[in-house]
Amino acid sequence: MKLLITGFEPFANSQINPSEEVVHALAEKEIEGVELLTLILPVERFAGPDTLIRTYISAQPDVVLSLGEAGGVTAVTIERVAINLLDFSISDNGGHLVTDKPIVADGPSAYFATLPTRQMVNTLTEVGIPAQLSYSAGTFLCNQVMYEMLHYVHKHQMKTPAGFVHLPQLPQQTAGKRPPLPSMSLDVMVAGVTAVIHTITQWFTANRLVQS
Ligand code: PCA
Repeated sequence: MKLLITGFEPFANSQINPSEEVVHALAEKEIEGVELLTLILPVERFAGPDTLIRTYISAQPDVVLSLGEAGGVTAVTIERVAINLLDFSISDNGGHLVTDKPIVADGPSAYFATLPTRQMVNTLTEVGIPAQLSYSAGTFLCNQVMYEMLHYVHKHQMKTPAGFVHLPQLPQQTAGKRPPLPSMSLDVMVAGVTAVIHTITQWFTANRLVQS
């Protein structure tokens, strides 16, 4: 299974993004049954989704899994829904502050993730890593990238499963914050995303077997 996994560059006032760190760490690992393609996306309303879609077209992965940072979350957060809305509360790294606009003017209101989201949460729980399902990926770049990926696959009548996982901040990002903010260590996040990839691989293989 060829898996395209993406993270994001740092944004806002941060020097580091856990999703980028996790993707870099995974690039060094062997995961059985998986050919891993890694990509870091700019936090910019045009270049972010463009970079993902261009790489998707040229690399032709079987599955796309995108990761991003969500300050304040206490667990690995599996996103179920992407909505057709740009409503930034901060500027992206290109200085754009977009509010009240659709991502795709005539696009559907929302897309559901096409990955086994419930199984992903269950696996994380089994391996002892806090996890939750989420019904909003926000209205910034993470939601946009998830929406645009699912929209592209849908528009071109392709079958590539795709979805999004939000990660907590790293301890070094939250140290000294008052009131204290939740964080998770890089090792735990890497173990969590690895477990998620195993689950996706098993699910993907089982589905292909059923189809053939
Ligand atoms: N998190 C932001 C954008 C980039 C990232 O890592 C978000 O949740 O939209």
